[in-house]
Amino acid sequence: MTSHNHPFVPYRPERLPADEMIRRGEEFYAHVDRRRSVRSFSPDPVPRECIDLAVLAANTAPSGAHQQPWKFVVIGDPAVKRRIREAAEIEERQNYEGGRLTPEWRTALAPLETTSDKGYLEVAPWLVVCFAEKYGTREDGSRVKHYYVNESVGIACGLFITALHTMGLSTLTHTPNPMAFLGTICERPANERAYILFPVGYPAPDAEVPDLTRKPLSRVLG
Ligand code: IYR
Repeated sequence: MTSHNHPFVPYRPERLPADEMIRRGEEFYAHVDRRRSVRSFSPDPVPRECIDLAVLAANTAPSGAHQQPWKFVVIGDPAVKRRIREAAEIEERQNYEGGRLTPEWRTALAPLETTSDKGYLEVAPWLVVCFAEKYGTREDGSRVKHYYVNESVGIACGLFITALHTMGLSTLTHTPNPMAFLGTICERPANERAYILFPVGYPAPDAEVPDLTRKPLSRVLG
């Protein structure tokens, strides 16, 4: 037994036979391959507990020095959702109609047919804003350096998205640009930076998504 200066506990995850490993891998891949980002939501209510469970799943993500540098703000209040939609649309109108998107960016986005209309931010029953903690704060107000914040929060958001999908819910990794307004509306402290805004709900009954294909393994393996 190795000796430690800090508490350690045994970790003995179950070892599976190869065929079972592959079966589970195939099943999980088929499951996540059915996930699509959605921009057209049903207003049907979703239990708050589902959101909390997805946040708990996100909170299992590995993080730099186990600092868990994320905060998830959950919004169901229609008045706050409206403020967020309005603020997002002000920015996005500058992007789409005010010429702030470069021609190259427009070309890349064309197949998604996105516009400055962000009505889904009011329709989806929940908005969840993930904030990245650029640094931590001690009781006395001094700063704690955080490590690998982007990597950590990105992994947590991936788990959040996957947990929602597993519950039969849909979301969108929405990054209104710029999105500093989210910190203001959500009254977040100075150490937090808005990372992703997730509308969460069921897809609208008539929802459509772009007919995208994913890169084959041969083009993903380097
Ligand atoms: N933030 C804009 C534009 C946008 C950018 C990317 I990269 C996308 O994948 C999708 C949209 C918007 O939300 O419309």
